[in-house]
Amino acid sequence: MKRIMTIQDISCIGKCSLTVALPIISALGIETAIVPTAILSTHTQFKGMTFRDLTDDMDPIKEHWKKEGFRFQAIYTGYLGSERQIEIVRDYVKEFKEEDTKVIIDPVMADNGKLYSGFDENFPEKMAKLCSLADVILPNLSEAALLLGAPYPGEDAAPSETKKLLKGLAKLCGGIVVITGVTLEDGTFGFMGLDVKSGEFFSYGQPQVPFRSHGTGDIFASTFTGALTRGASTYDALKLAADYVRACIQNTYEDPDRVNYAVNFEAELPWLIQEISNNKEKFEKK
Ligand code: PXL
Repeated sequence: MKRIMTIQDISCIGKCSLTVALPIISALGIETAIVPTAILSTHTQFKGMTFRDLTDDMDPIKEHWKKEGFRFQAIYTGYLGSERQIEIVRDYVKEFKEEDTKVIIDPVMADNGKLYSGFDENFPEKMAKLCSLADVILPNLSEAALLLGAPYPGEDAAPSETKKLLKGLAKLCGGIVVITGVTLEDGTFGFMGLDVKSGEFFSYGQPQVPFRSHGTGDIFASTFTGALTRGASTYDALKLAADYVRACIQNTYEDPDRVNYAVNFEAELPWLIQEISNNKEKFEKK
């Protein structure tokens, strides 16, 4: 069985980071090895959450895995709690990246133009350096602007602004750079990307559901990483992720009993599994 390593926090309540990466990647039929960076009582959109830093456990976990000889087809990082953790992620990549191992970095740190609480202003620069190790990076518009030290263009950034940001990101990562949660030329909502080697832009959008919540970036990145690791093309994996996130948001929007801190990703897991089994030619494990 293929194995993905994912390095991010456990928010005990919040349906984000590891509590979505584990079920989604598992549902896609891939073993999920986790490196928890911190344990929080909730994600940081709540006030008064607890935060236990697990930095001191990260090196010993790496050393033990190395000794056991574990191998990984992908290394996927999300929320990292400190600059020190970014350094340790570098060591993980150095140790475990093989020729066919894909490195996916979701530079989780901001939304609506604002850094999440707990990060200082030097954090984006450190995250920008980490992006040079990635095959794929998946920032939202806020994170893309912060990585580049550019002004935040607003959530309704014009497609020409998004393209400009992508060209900037190409200087940080020589693989595939993708900005999620953007408006496209035809008014639809989705992702826009640039294949840095070929210079080709690509995008995919759908009509926007008038509802926003937390954790959708993590759901997107987990689905993408799982599908890519199964053997899908980058574009098919991104499209699957966008369609699944939209289904989760639509389900939540229509649910009178929804929670206000996350989306109903669980309710759409059967759709996700059905989608990969109905489209074996795209998503069959290779
Ligand atoms: O969904 C991103 C995320 C991950 N981890 C923690 C967060 C957030 C967003 O707020 O607070 C701890």
